[in-house]
Amino acid sequence: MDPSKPAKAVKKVAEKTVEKAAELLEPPIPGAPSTQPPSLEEPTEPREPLPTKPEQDAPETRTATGAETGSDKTARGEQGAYLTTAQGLRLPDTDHSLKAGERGPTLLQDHHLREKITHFDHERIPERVVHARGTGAHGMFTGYGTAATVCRAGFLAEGKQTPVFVRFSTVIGNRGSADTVRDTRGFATKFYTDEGTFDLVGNNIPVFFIQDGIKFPDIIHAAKPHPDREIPQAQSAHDTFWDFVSLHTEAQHHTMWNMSDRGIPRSYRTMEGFGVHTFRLVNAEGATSLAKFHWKPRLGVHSLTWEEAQMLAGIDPDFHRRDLYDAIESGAYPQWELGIQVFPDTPEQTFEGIDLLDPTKIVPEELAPVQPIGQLTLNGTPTDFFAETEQVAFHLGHLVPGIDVTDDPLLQARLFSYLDTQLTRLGGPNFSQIPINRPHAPVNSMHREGFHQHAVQSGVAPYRPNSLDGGNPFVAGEDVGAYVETPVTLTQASKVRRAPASYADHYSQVRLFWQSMTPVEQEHIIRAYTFELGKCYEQTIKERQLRALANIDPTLCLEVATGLGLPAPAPSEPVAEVVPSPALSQVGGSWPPDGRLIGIVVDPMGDLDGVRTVRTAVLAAGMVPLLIGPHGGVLENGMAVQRTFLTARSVEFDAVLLAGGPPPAPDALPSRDAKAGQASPTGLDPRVTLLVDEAFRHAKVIGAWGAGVQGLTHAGYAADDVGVVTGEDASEVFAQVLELLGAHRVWDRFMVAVG
Ligand code: HDE
Repeated sequence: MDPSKPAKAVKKVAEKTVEKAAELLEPPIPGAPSTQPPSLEEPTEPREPLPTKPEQDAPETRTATGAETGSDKTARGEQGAYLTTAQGLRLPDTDHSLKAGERGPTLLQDHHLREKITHFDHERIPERVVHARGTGAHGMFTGYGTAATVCRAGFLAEGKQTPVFVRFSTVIGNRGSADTVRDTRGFATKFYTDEGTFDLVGNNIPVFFIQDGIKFPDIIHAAKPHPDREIPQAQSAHDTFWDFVSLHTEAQHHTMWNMSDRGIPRSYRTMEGFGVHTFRLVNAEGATSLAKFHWKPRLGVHSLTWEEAQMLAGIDPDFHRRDLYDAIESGAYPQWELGIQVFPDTPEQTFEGIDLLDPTKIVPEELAPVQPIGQLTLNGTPTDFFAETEQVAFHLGHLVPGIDVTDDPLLQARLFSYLDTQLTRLGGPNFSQIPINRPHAPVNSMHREGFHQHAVQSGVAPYRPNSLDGGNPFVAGEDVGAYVETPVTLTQASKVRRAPASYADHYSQVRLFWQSMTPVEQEHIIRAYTFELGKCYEQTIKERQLRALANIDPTLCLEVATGLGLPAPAPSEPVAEVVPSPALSQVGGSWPPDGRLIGIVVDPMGDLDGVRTVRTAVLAAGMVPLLIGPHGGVLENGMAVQRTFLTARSVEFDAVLLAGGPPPAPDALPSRDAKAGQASPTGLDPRVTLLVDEAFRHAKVIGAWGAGVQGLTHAGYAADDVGVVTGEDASEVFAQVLELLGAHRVWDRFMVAVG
């Protein structure tokens, strides 16, 4: 509170309390573009910039060298009531350039014109070569203290809170590609710890395509669009991808994960994350262990169906980004537990026969349980997407005492790449001074000058040893937080370009994954391979990939071969005996429904009391109700309609409720809305029939009460259909819907042909 203006401050607090109380009664539907509803006419009265939205966060206002400034986070954004040049000079006009007469040529002296156009011309920076399409959020990490026996990192101490910035991404597509494509997802976390910044740069899949970083350009060139026509964008369903993975068979494990439902997550909030490589942890006594990092989502692992993913790529290409930001805005803060699998640090660096340095292998959780060591909560959206999400720069080499790297050759190449790539992407060596990258620990690096130097460095002796700056900076001992690499003993070796023999097993763990899936998940995998290979032009490439599938599982191979119209080859090596890992399946549990979207079909002439009851119950359960009506506007009881039959599509919703059976609206004509299809003979608006059909096909829960039950019958569904809940009482129906939602989908509704 500003003591110089007590009355104003008290008024502000009072206003905030009233706003909060109103929100509790009627929380807003997320997605409002601004903090203030716009006026119809253009505002002309000068005023200070509007405040940011409550959930919008920003990097801390640290100096370029990590010191706290104490200034407000918003203080670095737009300032003052008036339009200015970049030098702060107020401007009278930004609509007309300076010309020699009204109809004359433009004058070179127009600084405002030149400055505005020049800046615009340079707005773009190179997008990331991989993981270009990303979405970032701010949050907080809280340590449990349970890692202390194996890791001395301060941010893991019990109750210790560390600010974080997380960026989720797809790998292949460009910055403007769709969110829901079949691909691996990046899950990169920047922990701004007191001991220096720690980056955990992982994926949502625990294995990688390649065992050695030198193959990275190969797999990425193969997965990217064909270089001649630059198609297809953001997908692996094309010849070059399958050409590479069928020849370079160590890619088969990662490929199987991509073909499984893990390749099409429902939401970033429902993805697991993995550090992939094995790291070396060091405790306070200096004892070391090997470990793998895991992020476990509180909402469980949940994926889209392939049809949903494809539809969403057209209907809402920003589906995952919107989902993340809407969830944070509506208070359904996404959460994950950070966990570790710990293994003894033996000279062989293997566990139960699994090579821990091979990033194409997992260690099943049944063999080494994931032990929780802290919790991540995402509670802030960016204020300026570019400044935060685009400019954030992660690096595997950003480590803190207690966490060290291993000799995994994939990891080792990454240690080079991330620093190198930022030089071109962020325009020079000073990217760690960009606000989102500034450490929260004091920086005294002796780095000087370079493009975009933000720090005003003092001292005359940026070298060591020196006496002119009093010897500063000094090297630290481990007792005062220095990072000392673990003195790992290297066995005597010759320089070779070769992999160890254990890396030659390319199939046994792919089979382990396949065998760990439930029949419905296996069905999805078969369909994914058949679709992707079916999109390849070259028969030879399909045949070659079938040979790889034959070494994984004969049924899988036969099913895919049948779909492709090709003979199933025999395995070229014995199919491995494996013990399945049930932890790999996403079917069978029950999870909280936070932030899920519930579509409620309303008939403006029908039971609006029931709609209000359910709407309130949906909100109370931490979910978002979206009313779907024949037209927009406000219903008679004051409730706003969020979607119309024209704008709604089933893929947006996690469950659909029918509060009525609205008859065809005037625009239910194919010429006005193609979704209307043929005129409905049933008396139900055909768009509602389509909505229910699709929701049913995608195994979503459907509920109906009162006139909605009749609507459901008109749509062709009955009360005893699996995952369909009907009744007279809106609350009772909703209670059952809520329970079914815990399982994510009505799994029994999927047809399984294999088994
Ligand atoms: Fe990356 N990777 N990567 N990667 N990676 C990049 O760094 C690279 C790998 C991952 O949201 C780039 O700043 C090489 C594995 C994520 O900003 C680049 C190799 C895993 C992100 C790069 C790998 C990842 C990246 C592009 C093989 C999972 C997005 C822009 C040795 C454990 C980070 C950038 C963000 C980004 C190189 C393999 C995850 C080019 C050479 C394995 C999540 O430096």
